[in-house]
Amino acid sequence: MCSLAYIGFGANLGDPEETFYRAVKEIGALKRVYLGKVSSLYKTEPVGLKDNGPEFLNAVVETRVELSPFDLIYNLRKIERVLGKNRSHRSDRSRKIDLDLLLFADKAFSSDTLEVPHPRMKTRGFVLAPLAEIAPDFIHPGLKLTIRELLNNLDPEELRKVRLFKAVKPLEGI
Ligand code: PH2
Ligand code: MG
Ligand code: MG
Repeated sequence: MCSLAYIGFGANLGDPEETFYRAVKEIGALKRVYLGKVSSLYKTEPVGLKDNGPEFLNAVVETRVELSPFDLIYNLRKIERVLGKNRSHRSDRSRKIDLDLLLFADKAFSSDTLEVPHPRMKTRGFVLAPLAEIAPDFIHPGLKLTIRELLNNLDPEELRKVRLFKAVKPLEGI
Protein backbone atom coordinates (compact mmCIF):
# COMPACT_ATOMS: atom_id res chain seq x y z
CA MET A 1 0.00 0.00 0.00
CA CYS A 2 1.29 3.44 -0.91
CA SER A 3 0.98 6.28 1.62
CA LEU A 4 1.28 9.97 0.87
CA ALA A 5 3.92 11.55 3.09
CA TYR A 6 5.12 15.16 3.27
CA ILE A 7 8.68 15.94 4.32
CA GLY A 8 9.81 19.39 5.48
CA PHE A 9 13.31 20.62 4.67
CA GLY A 10 15.10 23.38 6.59
CA ALA A 11 18.71 24.58 6.62
CA ASN A 12 20.59 27.77 7.52
CA LEU A 13 24.27 26.75 7.50
CA GLY A 14 26.59 25.68 4.68
CA ASP A 15 25.02 25.92 1.23
CA PRO A 16 21.32 25.28 1.98
CA GLU A 17 20.25 25.25 -1.66
CA GLU A 18 22.88 22.69 -2.62
CA THR A 19 21.98 20.63 0.47
CA PHE A 20 18.32 20.74 -0.52
CA TYR A 21 18.99 19.30 -3.98
CA ARG A 22 21.21 16.61 -2.47
CA ALA A 23 18.51 15.75 0.06
CA VAL A 24 15.82 15.43 -2.62
CA LYS A 25 18.15 13.17 -4.59
CA GLU A 26 18.81 10.99 -1.53
CA ILE A 27 15.09 10.81 -0.70
CA GLY A 28 14.30 9.81 -4.28
CA ALA A 29 16.98 7.11 -4.15
CA LEU A 30 15.42 5.40 -1.10
CA LYS A 31 13.81 2.04 -1.77
CA ARG A 32 10.01 2.12 -1.67
CA VAL A 33 9.98 5.94 -1.73
CA TYR A 34 8.67 7.76 -4.82
CA LEU A 35 9.10 11.51 -5.24
CA GLY A 36 6.05 13.63 -5.96
CA LYS A 37 5.71 17.42 -6.03
CA VAL A 38 8.45 19.68 -4.74
CA SER A 39 7.54 23.12 -3.41
CA SER A 40 9.32 26.35 -4.22
CA LEU A 41 12.21 27.36 -1.99
CA TYR A 42 11.46 29.93 0.70
CA LYS A 43 13.81 32.23 2.63
CA THR A 44 12.59 32.43 6.21
CA GLU A 45 13.44 34.22 9.41
CA PRO A 46 14.72 31.85 12.13
CA VAL A 47 12.03 30.91 14.67
CA GLY A 48 13.08 30.09 18.26
CA LEU A 49 16.83 29.85 17.61
CA LYS A 50 19.19 30.60 20.51
CA ASP A 51 22.27 31.32 18.41
CA ASN A 52 21.31 34.30 16.21
CA GLY A 53 21.95 32.21 13.10
CA PRO A 54 21.31 33.34 9.51
CA GLU A 55 17.98 33.00 7.74
CA PHE A 56 16.75 29.58 6.65
CA LEU A 57 15.93 27.98 3.37
CA ASN A 58 12.71 25.97 3.73
CA ALA A 59 10.76 23.75 1.36
CA VAL A 60 8.45 20.72 1.38
CA VAL A 61 8.69 17.52 -0.64
CA GLU A 62 5.80 15.17 -1.41
CA THR A 63 6.48 11.45 -1.49
CA ARG A 64 4.54 8.24 -1.89
CA VAL A 65 6.01 5.52 0.28
CA GLU A 66 5.63 1.80 0.78
CA LEU A 67 7.20 2.09 4.24
CA SER A 68 5.93 2.62 7.77
CA PRO A 69 6.35 6.14 9.19
CA PHE A 70 9.06 4.69 11.47
CA ASP A 71 11.04 3.24 8.57
CA LEU A 72 10.67 6.52 6.69
CA ILE A 73 11.92 8.68 9.59
CA TYR A 74 14.79 6.20 10.16
CA ASN A 75 15.87 6.78 6.57
CA LEU A 76 15.41 10.55 6.80
CA ARG A 77 17.61 10.66 9.91
CA LYS A 78 20.26 8.70 8.05
CA ILE A 79 20.17 11.26 5.20
CA GLU A 80 20.46 14.08 7.76
CA ARG A 81 23.66 12.47 9.09
CA VAL A 82 25.10 11.92 5.62
CA LEU A 83 24.44 15.58 4.77
CA GLY A 84 26.01 16.97 7.92
CA LYS A 85 23.79 16.86 10.99
CA ASN A 86 25.37 15.34 14.07
CA ARG A 87 23.48 13.29 16.63
CA SER A 88 23.73 15.80 19.45
CA HIS A 89 22.02 18.49 17.41
CA ARG A 90 19.47 20.64 19.25
CA SER A 91 16.35 22.07 17.66
CA ASP A 92 17.13 25.61 18.87
CA ARG A 93 20.48 25.70 17.02
CA SER A 94 21.44 26.56 13.47
CA ARG A 95 21.83 23.52 11.23
CA LYS A 96 23.07 22.31 7.87
CA ILE A 97 19.96 20.20 7.42
CA ASP A 98 16.71 19.28 9.08
CA LEU A 99 14.27 16.79 7.56
CA ASP A 100 10.95 16.53 9.36
CA LEU A 101 8.13 14.12 8.69
CA LEU A 102 5.19 16.54 8.62
CA LEU A 103 2.29 14.36 7.53
CA PHE A 104 1.85 10.66 6.86
CA ALA A 105 -1.42 9.81 5.10
CA ASP A 106 -4.30 10.14 7.56
CA LYS A 107 -2.23 8.97 10.53
CA ALA A 108 -2.12 10.85 13.84
CA PHE A 109 -0.03 9.34 16.64
CA SER A 110 2.67 10.09 19.14
CA SER A 111 5.41 7.70 20.24
CA ASP A 112 8.74 8.09 22.06
CA THR A 113 10.57 8.62 18.78
CA LEU A 114 8.06 10.19 16.41
CA GLU A 115 4.97 12.39 16.44
CA VAL A 116 2.81 12.66 13.31
CA PRO A 117 1.54 15.15 12.21
CA HIS A 118 4.55 17.23 13.21
CA PRO A 119 3.44 18.91 16.46
CA ARG A 120 4.54 22.44 15.57
CA MET A 121 3.61 22.56 11.88
CA LYS A 122 0.29 24.34 12.48
CA THR A 123 1.95 27.48 13.88
CA ARG A 124 4.84 27.72 11.45
CA GLY A 125 4.69 29.83 8.32
CA PHE A 126 7.93 28.27 7.08
CA VAL A 127 6.12 24.89 6.95
CA LEU A 128 2.61 25.93 5.94
CA ALA A 129 3.57 28.28 3.07
CA PRO A 130 5.51 25.66 1.05
CA LEU A 131 3.12 22.87 2.07
CA ALA A 132 0.05 24.88 0.98
CA GLU A 133 1.67 25.35 -2.40
CA ILE A 134 1.76 21.59 -3.14
CA ALA A 135 -1.01 20.20 -0.88
CA PRO A 136 -3.63 22.91 -0.14
CA ASP A 137 -6.51 20.42 0.16
CA PHE A 138 -4.72 17.83 2.31
CA ILE A 139 -6.59 17.43 5.59
CA HIS A 140 -4.56 17.62 8.79
CA PRO A 141 -5.75 14.40 10.45
CA GLY A 142 -5.61 15.76 14.01
CA LEU A 143 -7.19 19.16 13.42
CA LYS A 144 -9.53 18.14 10.57
CA LEU A 145 -8.64 21.31 8.69
CA THR A 146 -7.05 21.62 5.26
CA ILE A 147 -3.54 23.01 4.89
CA ARG A 148 -5.10 26.02 3.14
CA GLU A 149 -7.29 26.66 6.18
CA LEU A 150 -4.32 26.32 8.55
CA LEU A 151 -2.41 28.84 6.45
CA ASN A 152 -5.38 31.24 6.45
CA ASN A 153 -5.68 30.91 10.24
CA LEU A 154 -1.99 31.59 10.78
CA ASP A 155 -0.85 34.64 12.73
CA PRO A 156 0.10 37.21 10.02
CA GLU A 157 3.32 37.84 11.94
CA GLU A 158 4.42 34.26 11.17
CA LEU A 159 3.78 34.76 7.45
CA ARG A 160 5.74 38.00 7.47
CA LYS A 161 8.83 35.87 8.27
CA VAL A 162 8.48 33.90 5.01
CA ARG A 163 9.31 35.01 1.49
CA LEU A 164 9.28 33.13 -1.77
CA PHE A 165 12.84 32.68 -3.00
CA LYS A 166 12.69 30.54 -6.14
CA ALA A 167 10.94 27.65 -7.84
CA VAL A 168 12.93 24.43 -7.86
CA LYS A 169 14.73 23.16 -10.92
CA PRO A 170 12.70 20.55 -12.78
CA LEU A 171 12.98 17.17 -11.07
CA GLU A 172 14.96 15.58 -13.89
CA GLY A 173 17.61 18.26 -13.29
CA ILE A 174 18.12 17.17 -9.70
N1 PH2 B 1 13.42 24.90 12.24
C1 PH2 B 1 13.48 24.85 13.56
C2 PH2 B 1 13.48 26.04 14.40
N2 PH2 B 1 13.34 27.25 13.69
N3 PH2 B 1 13.09 28.51 11.73
C3 PH2 B 1 12.97 28.55 10.39
N4 PH2 B 1 12.81 29.72 9.79
N5 PH2 B 1 13.01 27.42 9.61
C4 PH2 B 1 13.18 26.18 10.18
O1 PH2 B 1 13.22 25.16 9.45
C5 PH2 B 1 13.30 26.10 11.59
C6 PH2 B 1 13.24 27.29 12.34
C7 PH2 B 1 13.53 23.55 14.25
O2 PH2 B 1 13.54 22.49 13.44
MG1 MG C 1 12.39 20.95 12.40
MG1 MG D 1 13.97 17.70 12.86
